[in-house]
Amino acid sequence: MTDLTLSGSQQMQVLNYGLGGHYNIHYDYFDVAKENMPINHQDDRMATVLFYLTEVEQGGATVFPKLQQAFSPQAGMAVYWLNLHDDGTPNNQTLHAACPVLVGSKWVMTQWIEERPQLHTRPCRKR
Ligand code: PD2
Ligand code: ZN
Repeated sequence: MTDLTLSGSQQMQVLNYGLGGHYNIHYDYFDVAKENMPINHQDDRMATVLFYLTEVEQGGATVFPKLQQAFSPQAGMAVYWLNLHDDGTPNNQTLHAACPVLVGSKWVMTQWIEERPQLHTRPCRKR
């Protein structure tokens, strides 16, 4: 679906948010320049695919405040974005969060895609 290889990437993660469940605002990349990189992590998360497995009665949107975008969960929908620019530097426009679930329950599946395994098919480019 993304034309990227999943080799070297973590397995998909399934998340369930109950009432009030949310995900604080964050970036999916590790900011190497700010030495935010965990010691045992050699690579960065180039892209994210977020699959929505359920609809939520109220709340639970994924929001990108800097892009002024919000996605309300719909079963079968996916949101795909690139966390890094073409030259591998972090794209700080990708700041995002999951709003609290107000009514119902939210199930999603996240696939973070690593940068390095794409080396031969998607070489680093100038911005
Ligand atoms: O579940 C979400 O809406 C959400 C929001 C922000 C998931 C993630 N980040 C993530 O898995 O990185
Ligand atoms: Zn995230």
